[in-house]
Amino acid sequence: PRSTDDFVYTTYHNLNSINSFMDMLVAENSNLVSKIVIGQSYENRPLNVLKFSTGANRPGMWIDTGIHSREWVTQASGIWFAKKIVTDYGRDPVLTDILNNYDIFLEIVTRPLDRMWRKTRKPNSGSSCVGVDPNRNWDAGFGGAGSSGNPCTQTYRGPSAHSEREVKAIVDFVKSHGKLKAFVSIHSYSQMLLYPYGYTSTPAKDKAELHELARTAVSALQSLYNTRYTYGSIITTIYQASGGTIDWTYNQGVKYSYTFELRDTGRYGFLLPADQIVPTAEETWLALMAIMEHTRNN
Ligand code: ING
Ligand code: ZN
Repeated sequence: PRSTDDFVYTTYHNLNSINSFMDMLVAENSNLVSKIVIGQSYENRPLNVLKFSTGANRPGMWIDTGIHSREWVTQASGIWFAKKIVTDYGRDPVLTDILNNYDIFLEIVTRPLDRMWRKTRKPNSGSSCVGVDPNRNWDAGFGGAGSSGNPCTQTYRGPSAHSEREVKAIVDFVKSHGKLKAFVSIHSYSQMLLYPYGYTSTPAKDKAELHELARTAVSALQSLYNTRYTYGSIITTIYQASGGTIDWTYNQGVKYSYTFELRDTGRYGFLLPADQIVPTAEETWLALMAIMEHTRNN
């Protein structure tokens, strides 16, 4: 494709194709979008974040997709969200007002490897198994139940909190930004909208508000194609998980910290057919807008 209008949103793309999409989007909308590199992966690939901004010194909202690389519908949805933002800015009054007051940061993590890979690519000393689960590596209940000390498992937490460059890069970004008001980390699959905590059953201080906003977001999502989501805290809704991303961001003071588990509920799982990419992205966007609108109002 020579422009993001020609880009095929209905198929899964490889790393080079996703990178060229980001570069085209920036070139076409340089007044609105820039690409920032927040660090490098273990394999020395840039960790690219699209920054949508219409002014200086704004508070921010963060969205990431593809932290677990096998969750393909998430990166594909991230691409669609990026195009949606540039299309709707100046047309959709709510998004326009959000972008006139907040920056949106969108990280689309890409990794060129086998279809079912979940973890990072760093070798583990003393083991032939590779990689750390980037959603167990954060300094929030690190090392607790719902993570593993065995490098050969899918939920290996790593040798220490923030040991993974892919995690540390986001940690440094969140801390140095200092004004993130929302942080949404997008996974698949299970059709759930989750808020902290995963490492403890002690309710989050803002649980009532987070729960009510999740209800609103999930009902917006369902309004499009009747896709049903469950919602609640991580530990009560999916399972106990320690060292997770949004538990850390929430403890850093980012009140609107959420994780999505996109389609489906297990029929296809990670191998979601490509004809579901756009419907998944469209319905998820309605939930994201509900979260961003509430964040702007609070
Ligand atoms: N699920 C998440 C996982 O890492 C999760 C569930 C979400 C755990 C938020 C902790 C925090 O296990 C998938 N599919 O990765
Ligand atoms: Zn995941």
